[in-house]
Amino acid sequence: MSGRGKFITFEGGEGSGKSTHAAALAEALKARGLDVVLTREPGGSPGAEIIRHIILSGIAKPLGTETETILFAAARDDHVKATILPALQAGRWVVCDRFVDSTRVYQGTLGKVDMKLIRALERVTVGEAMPDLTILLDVPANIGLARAKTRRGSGVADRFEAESVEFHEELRQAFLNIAAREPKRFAVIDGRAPRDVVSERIWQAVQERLLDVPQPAEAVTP
Ligand code: Z5A
Repeated sequence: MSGRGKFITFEGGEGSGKSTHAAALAEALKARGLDVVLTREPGGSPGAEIIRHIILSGIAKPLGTETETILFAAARDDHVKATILPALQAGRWVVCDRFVDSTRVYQGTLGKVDMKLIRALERVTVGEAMPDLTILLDVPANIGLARAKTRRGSGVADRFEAESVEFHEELRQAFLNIAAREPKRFAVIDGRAPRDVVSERIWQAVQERLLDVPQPAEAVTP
């Protein structure tokens, strides 16, 4: 029995490099011989991917931020039950692009949804599946939005990318505030640096927090 795997999430604003670095970290962990599941939110399981499409298309926006919050929670519930917990329980490592902090920031701080509702949904959907480490990629909003726009090309901006620079700067600050309150779970990394430098800093954080940590001694039977 290999014991429970580790759960690492990536958070940050639009274009901060989460998808790029979540994929790079998953590869680096695999190269070290670990069994890794790379996933994302909203989505990450067949049911949650359907809900992702509904939310990001913007068709649920007229229903209000509370309904959107409940949709994110429904997607998370399926994702945790169908993908994350089974993997962790099988000893696999899970690397997830966005998770619970995105709800706290987008729906809570910016959407002004009551934090009591957000916490209650968190308890029901996340339960024991809180991340062991959350990497916050911090970039100024104008840089992140410019990157996202370049990547999108002539495609249409999604529901959140279409919001103002001020919205995205407020969002950045909200992530930093959560990270300051939970320093044991978070590693904040400057996402403006070149890709290989960011990757190296992420790897250092994973090593220090999860890989080099001495494991509890085996119980000795007399
Ligand atoms: N959302 C929510 O409201 N509530 C929730 O609970 C959850 C999510 C879970 C998901 O959108 C949306 O859902 C999200 C929040 C909301 N909306 N917003 N904003 P998504 O999954 O479609 O997109 P995203 O999560 O915002 O990520 P993104 O825009 O795809 O960006 P990213 O993953 O952080 O960045 P990237 O794709 O890795 O990189 C962007 C570009 O920059 C790309 O061309 C890279 O090659 C480039 N890049 C990456 N790193 C660097 C460096 N270091 N230097 C230069 N260029 C770089």
